[in-house]
Amino acid sequence: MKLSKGRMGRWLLGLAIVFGAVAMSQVAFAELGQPAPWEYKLQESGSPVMDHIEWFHNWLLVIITVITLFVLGLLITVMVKFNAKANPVPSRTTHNTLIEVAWTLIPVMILVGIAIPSFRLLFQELDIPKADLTVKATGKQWYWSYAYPDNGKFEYDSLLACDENRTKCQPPRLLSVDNELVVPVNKVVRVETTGADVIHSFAVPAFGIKIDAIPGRLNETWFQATKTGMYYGQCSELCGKDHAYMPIAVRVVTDQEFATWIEAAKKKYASSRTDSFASAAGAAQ
Ligand SMILES: [Cu+2]
Repeated sequence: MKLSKGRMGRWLLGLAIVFGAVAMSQVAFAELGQPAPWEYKLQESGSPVMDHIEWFHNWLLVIITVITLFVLGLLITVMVKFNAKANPVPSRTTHNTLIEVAWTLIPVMILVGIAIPSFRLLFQELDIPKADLTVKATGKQWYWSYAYPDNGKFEYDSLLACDENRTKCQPPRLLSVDNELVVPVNKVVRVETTGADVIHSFAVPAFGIKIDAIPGRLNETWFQATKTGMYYGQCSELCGKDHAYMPIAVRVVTDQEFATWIEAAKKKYASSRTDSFASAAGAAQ
């Protein structure tokens, strides 16, 4: 079977149109900070770290695509040109210095081309810049508690916004909560996580963060939200029967709105400050 150049071109154009249409529909349906139906790619980025993750993901995609097509090409060449029928007398070549040097050096260069941006990304994720705000997220069975240690001693619980049977839920379903985590836009937010009972994991895809919340240990990560709005995530460590029902909702607001909110929150949650065990017991009732 041979494809003429014209047919091949038309075929590729058709493929490009289909992919383009699918990509466009993704843009049309996708809402910043939450998953979209039929989503096949990463959530739209809402932080510099996620921008970097997205870039790295695309860079790797290019590399693996080129390698896969190259290997496929080699395999097809071998099958077509060097099968027993087409090539009854095999060559006895055993050495080719140039090729041997090339197939050693090229993979090394590819790995270096992956390692450099990979380490740069790791440092960006782990080397926390000077924080403008610290929030503490405590994973509990099965909800999150948030505290703002820079802003007084209050802590509040953030529970799934559904009725008891989880049939009626506030949209987006299974992602909405009653009390959101509120942070200011364009500020470096340090997130400290810990677990009160078992290991949970604090993850918000649009910010490119995912960090375990482990009992008896304080982990930290950071994000800087670049746009105001709602950002959703979920507990990402299997933590028991209601693991699926302890979402994370982050409301990113302007500095002014944040200042107003934090004053109101201090009053609202002042009396509800409890230690982890007391609030866990309270939720169980
Ligand atoms: Cu959990």
